[in-house]
Amino acid sequence: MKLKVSLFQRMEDVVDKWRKEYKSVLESYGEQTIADVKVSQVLGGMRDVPALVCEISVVDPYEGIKFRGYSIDEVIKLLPKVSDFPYVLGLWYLLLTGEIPSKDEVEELEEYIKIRERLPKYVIEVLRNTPANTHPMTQFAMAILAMQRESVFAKSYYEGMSKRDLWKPMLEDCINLIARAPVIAAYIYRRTYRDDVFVKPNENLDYGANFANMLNVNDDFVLDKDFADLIRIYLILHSDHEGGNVSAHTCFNISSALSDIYYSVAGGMCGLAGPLHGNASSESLRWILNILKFFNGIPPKDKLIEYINNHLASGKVIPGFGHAVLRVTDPRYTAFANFAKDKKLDSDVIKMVRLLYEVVPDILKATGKVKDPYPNVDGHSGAVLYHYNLKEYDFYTVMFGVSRIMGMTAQVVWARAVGFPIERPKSLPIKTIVELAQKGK
Ligand code: HAX
Repeated sequence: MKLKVSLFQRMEDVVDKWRKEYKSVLESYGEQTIADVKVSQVLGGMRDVPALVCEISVVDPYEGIKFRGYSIDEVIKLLPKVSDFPYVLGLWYLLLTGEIPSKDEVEELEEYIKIRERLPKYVIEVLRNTPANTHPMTQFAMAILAMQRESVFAKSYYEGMSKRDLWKPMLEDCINLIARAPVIAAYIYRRTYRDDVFVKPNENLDYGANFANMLNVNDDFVLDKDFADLIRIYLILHSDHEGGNVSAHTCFNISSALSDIYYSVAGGMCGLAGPLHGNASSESLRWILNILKFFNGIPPKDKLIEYINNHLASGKVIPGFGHAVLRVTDPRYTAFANFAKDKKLDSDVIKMVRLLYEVVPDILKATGKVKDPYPNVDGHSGAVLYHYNLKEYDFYTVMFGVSRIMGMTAQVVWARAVGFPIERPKSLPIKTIVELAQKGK
C-alpha cells in the first residue's frame, strides 16, 4: 500500500509504541483483578463496570470529555486554525495519533481527504431509490453500509494479509468514510427536505466549511461564515465520548469480529439513532418548539415550571438533560452556550435553552432519582443549528453521526493496531445471578 500522507508514517510509529505498552500491561497485570461487579450493575445497563479499553477519549464525571487527555478548551486553543476555529480534521489526527498536529500536517490531511470525497453513483442511487420520508438516520446508515463492497480492509483480510498489518487498510477505509460522510449527509438533507439538488464538494473549503456549504441551508449557494464556524465546532464537540456509549461500543463490538468499518459504523449509527442517545438532540429541539408553540412564545418562568412538571408526571424524560456518566453541566453544552454568546445569538429557541437551564436542574433534583440533573450536549446543539436555518430536527442525529465517525474510526483503528480480540462477555440467566449472589461470589 502506498503511504501518501504523513499521517500514515506517524501512525506506524505510534502503533509500535502502543503494541509494546499493551503487551507489557498484559504480561505484568493479566491476572490482576481491578473491579468487582454488583448485581445492580449487571441489571442496570453495566453502569461503571470497567470492562472496556478506550484510549481515544475519557469522560470524567465532573470535568467532562477529554480527547486524548485534552479538554475541549485545550483542543480549541491548541489545534491549528482556519478562520479562528480549529480544523476539524486536526481533531481526527489527534484522536488517531494522540498528538496535536502541526498546521502543515492538518492541511496535508485536509487535502488528502478531498481526493476521496467523490461519491460513487450507486450510493446516490441507493438513496434516490429510498422513499424520501425514510428517516434520515436510516438513509445515512444504509448509504454507509452500501459502500461496504469497497472495503480495502475486507479485501486485504480475505487476501490473507497478516493480522499485524490490518490496521493499515482499516485506516484507508476510515479515510474514505470520513471523506464521504459529509457529502452523503448533505445529499440526504437536500433530497429529504429541500430541492434534491446535490451541492458538490468545494475543494477550496476546509472539511467543516465544505460540509456547511453542501448543506446550503439558506438555499442561496452562499456560504454563511458563522454557520461554517458552527459546523467546525459542532463536528469537534460530538466526535467521541469514550468507548462505552451505545454507538461507540456497538461499532467497536462489530469491528471486533473483524467486520470492516462500513459494517461497524453503520451498526453504530443505528444505536446513535435512539432517543436516549444521539436522537436526544432532535427530541430536545422538538420539545423546545412545542413549548414555544404551546405558550405562543417564551413562557413566564412559573408557567414553564408547571409545564415541565406535567411533562415529567406523564412519564416522559426531559430530553437534553441527564447523563449516564456526567454529574455536571456537559462542557460540550457550555461550548455551544459560549458560541451562542460570542456570536450574539438571541432567537427564541436560544432564549428557551437559556431559560430551561435556569429551571430544569432544580426540577430534576427534586425528583430525587435523577443522578445528573444538568444539561447534556443535546440540550443545546439543536438550538444553534435551528438558529442558522437548519430547522429539520430529524436530521440532527445525522449531523451528530458525521462527527461521531471520527471517534468510532479512531477507536477501531486503535483496536486493529493493538490486535484487540473478538468481544465475548459472559451472559447469565437471572436464576444463575441469584445463585451467585446468594453464594456471595
Ligand atoms: N428527565 C427525566 N427523568 C430522567 C432524566 C431526564 N432527563 N434523566 C434521568 N432520568 C430518570 C431516569 O429515567 C431514571 O428513572 P427510573 O428510575 O424511573 O427509570 C432515573 O432518573 C435514574 O436515571 P439516571 O441513573 O440518572 O440516568 P441513566 O444513566 O439511567 O440514563 C440518560 C441516562 C441520558 C439516558 C437519561 O438521563 C435520559 O434519559 N436523559 C434524557 C435523554 C437525553 O438527553 N439523552 C442524551 C444523553 C447524552 C447522549 O448520549 N447523547 O448522545
